[in-house]
Amino acid sequence: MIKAILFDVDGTLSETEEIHRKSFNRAFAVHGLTWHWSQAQYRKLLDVSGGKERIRFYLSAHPDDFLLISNVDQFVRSVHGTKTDIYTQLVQDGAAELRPGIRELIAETARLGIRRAIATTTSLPNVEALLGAAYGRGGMALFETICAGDSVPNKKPAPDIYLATLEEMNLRPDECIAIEDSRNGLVAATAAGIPTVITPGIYTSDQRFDEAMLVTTDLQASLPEILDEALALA
Ligand code: XBP
Ligand code: MG
Repeated sequence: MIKAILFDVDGTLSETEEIHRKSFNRAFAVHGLTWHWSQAQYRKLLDVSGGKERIRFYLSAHPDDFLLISNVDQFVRSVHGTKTDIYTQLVQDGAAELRPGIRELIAETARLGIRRAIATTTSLPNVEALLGAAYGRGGMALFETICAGDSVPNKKPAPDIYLATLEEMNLRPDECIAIEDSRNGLVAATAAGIPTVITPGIYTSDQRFDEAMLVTTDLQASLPEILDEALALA
């Protein structure tokens, strides 16, 4: 039996990227920017992991705005901080719900004694808001380890966040399964040697997942297969 399941957050625990996109757009308005990320633009921008990195990438493609900003690092941190405040408030107010099958998978792993962790590019306050909204005060405690955002130097598709999670849990990659929604996440987990189940989301359904151990559009229906794999592996 495998010893742990490592969960991605955005697009996996919950379809949160539309809430992120709206939060980015509201933060731009708060900061007097004319920027507005459409769904089509955001689908492309999601290739860049990390909200701060995404803002910096977009800024670099808009040199006119770039010239107006005296301190780019401070600008990016300030806009992203506003965005995170907006996002966490929306999630605390109930904007996000767990994807079908996630609550059952977490409950089953607890019943079977399979350890759980989170390995995400998103900022830690976003994880706290989502798990608080979904489970109340005990939400964070459902996961033995939570590795998030800037805790590692290189974000997905680099393997850093998964390697840090394995180290914190003192586990080998073949003792785990990762649950992801995106190609960036699949590449990261695969580079760390972790077999990966993909449940594509609204922004990743057109991506390639050749390296995945399983791709399912219905995690709930695939629970028995995933748990059988979990019991058979390692
Ligand atoms: C998805 C990401 C994050 C979110 C935005 O993370 O790439 O950057 O889009 O969150 P994952 P931040 O799928 O690994 O959970 O603005 O806090 O980065
Ligand atoms: Mg994701």
